[in-house]
Amino acid sequence: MKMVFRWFGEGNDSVSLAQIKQIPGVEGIVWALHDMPAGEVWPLDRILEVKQQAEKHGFHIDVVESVNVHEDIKLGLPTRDTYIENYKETIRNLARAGVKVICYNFMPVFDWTRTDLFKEMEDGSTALFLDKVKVDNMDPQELVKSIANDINVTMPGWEPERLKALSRLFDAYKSVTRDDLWNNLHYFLQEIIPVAEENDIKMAIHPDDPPWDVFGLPRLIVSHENVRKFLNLYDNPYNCITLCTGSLGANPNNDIVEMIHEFHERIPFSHIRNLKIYEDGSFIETSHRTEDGSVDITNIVKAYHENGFSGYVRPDHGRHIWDEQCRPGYGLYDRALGIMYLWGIWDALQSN
Ligand SMILES: [Mn+2]
Repeated sequence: MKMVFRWFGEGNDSVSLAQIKQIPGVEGIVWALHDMPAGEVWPLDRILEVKQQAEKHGFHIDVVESVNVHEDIKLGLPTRDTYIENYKETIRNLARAGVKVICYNFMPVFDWTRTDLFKEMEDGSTALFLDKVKVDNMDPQELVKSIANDINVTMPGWEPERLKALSRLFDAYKSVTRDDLWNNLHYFLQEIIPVAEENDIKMAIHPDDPPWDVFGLPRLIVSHENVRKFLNLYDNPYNCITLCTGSLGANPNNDIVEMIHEFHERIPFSHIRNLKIYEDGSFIETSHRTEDGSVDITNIVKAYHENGFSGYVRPDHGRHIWDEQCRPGYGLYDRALGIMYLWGIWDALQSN
């Protein structure tokens, strides 16, 4: 298990590389050029600049999250080929800097969805929360407005240019069925995976968050069966998943331990976090501790250990504790606590 930590870049994160350095066992940062619009080629000099900043603190930049997929690719529009060519060029540039894994997702319009970014918990900490009933009955424009009021930073997946085009995008998706979306994903994989293989970069799709259709938009990477379907769609060791226990774990029918046993060879990167599911299907992101939520973090780490997992792991999100001012889900303190919990389980297993 190689521990890594998401960092949003110089001037774009409340957490510094010097602080991350003090968390035990973190060897690399998970990063992206967050100002690059989806579909554009990431310039090599910008990539090397991040590499230099990271290396100054002894970190590697092996894992990129995310290189966003342009909506035209997901929609299967004729313009997709240009964006796919650009994506290939970005893969080549990232390989030149030594990158090993690219995390991406194939969710229509929205990246992750939540209704509250700072929902207060019983102990006074706050955390990301999804009210399922609210989302099921909400107009997406409303959600965007309330999220925009909550924060003053641009979050990945919620970039202004994407949100401005919201109604146009929803219209475009009206004619896209679930099967169409699978076909468009297949087309993308057929183009991208050979280039990833040539450049020794694993393409690791992130599951859809939450793992069900949102606002009438179809979602694919939501269950054990669909992950299997995805991996078989292009059966190649470079076509992989980012196993996110928080995303898949929001559906209690998903047995993540079983998924790890079946798919571990195709999991180069894992997000580990816990969440608590309520009776109506809503959920809140809790501490990493198994007892605090609905996801069996202990047995998840155990399943990785049993399979000799040597991929990258990061604590996904954390709560906001000790009055920390930070990006929603991306504070220093609770993610650092999460890391120590993961190491605690791992090291106990190692010593047996
Ligand atoms: Mn995740």
